[in-house]
Amino acid sequence: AHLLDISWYTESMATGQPESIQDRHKLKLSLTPSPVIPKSSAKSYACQRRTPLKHHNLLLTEALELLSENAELGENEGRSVAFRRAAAILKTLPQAVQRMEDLQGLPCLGDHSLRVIKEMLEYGSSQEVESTRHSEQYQALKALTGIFGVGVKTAERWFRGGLRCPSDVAKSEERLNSAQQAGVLYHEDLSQRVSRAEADAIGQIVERAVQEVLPGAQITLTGGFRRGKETGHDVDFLITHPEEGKEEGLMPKVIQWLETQGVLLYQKTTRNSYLESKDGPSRPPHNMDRFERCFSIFKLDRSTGEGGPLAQAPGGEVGGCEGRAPGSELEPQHCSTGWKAVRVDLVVSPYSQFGFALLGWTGSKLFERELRRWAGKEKNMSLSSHALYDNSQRRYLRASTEEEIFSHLGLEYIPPCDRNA
Ligand code: DCT
Ligand code: MG
Repeated sequence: AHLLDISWYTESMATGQPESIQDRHKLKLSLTPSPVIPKSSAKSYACQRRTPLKHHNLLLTEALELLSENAELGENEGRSVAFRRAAAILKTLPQAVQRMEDLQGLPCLGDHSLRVIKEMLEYGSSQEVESTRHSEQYQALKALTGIFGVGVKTAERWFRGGLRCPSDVAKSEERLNSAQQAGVLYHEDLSQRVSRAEADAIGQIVERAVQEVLPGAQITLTGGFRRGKETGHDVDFLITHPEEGKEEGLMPKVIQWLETQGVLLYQKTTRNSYLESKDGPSRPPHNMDRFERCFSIFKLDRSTGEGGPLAQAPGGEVGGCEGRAPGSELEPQHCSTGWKAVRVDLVVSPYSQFGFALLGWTGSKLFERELRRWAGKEKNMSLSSHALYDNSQRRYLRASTEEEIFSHLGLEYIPPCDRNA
């Protein structure tokens, strides 16, 4: 069995380089029996597996996800997804990977990912990962796409024009759209993680707004917080009403109410453009914007968001403003005013689509991607955040809960806390 192990190991490592004696020695050492990781749970689609938030391979997954992110910034989607799938499989393992043999039989691990893992197991770090992490291009594109409203294409163009970070953008002659202006203005706050307490405080504000304009409407916290994350880059809410049709026109009223309360620093609403009879479900799978959706920035009172009043620093300044570059053009005007800018996404869904919307907006992004891939490739179905269409039967499969959707897809139900692929 060990010989077989070695042939698998060396083949999949095929780097074109003959192994050194040292390598062989390490390999031999690594062949001492190790606790066997059960492989039965290692299904190849992330939506077939349970992926908890906390796992045992953080160093490896962080490295692979950095390479994934770098590929995404270079608009190499295939490569980006490959690294992300490799990271996701490691998150499902019941213990830390200690040697390459621990990985035998696992799906989703391509040559490149295996090479990175091997290097990290041997030397504690990977040269490719470290040089990427420190590269000017990676750092700049990450900083620039970290500005709300800035995508990869714009960041790339700015990078070629010599811009490297948000303060370069603020000082430049670049024409910014209104989202990017808000992104630059509130960048300091928006680059801070949002806590669960802050998410809950915003939830209460949204709840109040929704009840004011449409009693009986229901709001649900989705995104990473629904999966059990303790922090997020934004807060995502799904709004619906049990009487189909009542939700129409709800978003503008909610926004207006929030605006009169002085809660919104920025908002852009897109209208619901999904019509089942016209569109069908076979739209591009990433299209998330067909609901009535509002991208916004809330002005959150720090004393409500932190689960209690914030400790006042000497001189009356509210904590959390340290580290802001003095005199920088980006220095927010509100530094001592006690509020924090927070990204909030609001989505309104008709009740009949709620199960699909909830499943689609809970994430993770990879989990969603894998669900859609599973539906298409394994079931000849098209899944979106609006509907599930069976292409063989040529009909929509109705569902009002996530459980029913998993069941239509022939998948074991995975609760939100295990969708952290
Ligand atoms: N989503 C998706 N595909 C995308 C973008 C989003 O399937 N391209 C879904 C999955 C997650 C949900 O929308 C909310 O998106 P984010 O807020 O970007 O993700 P998150 O998991 O909530 O991450 P964070 O905790 O950082 O906000
Ligand atoms: Mg989110």
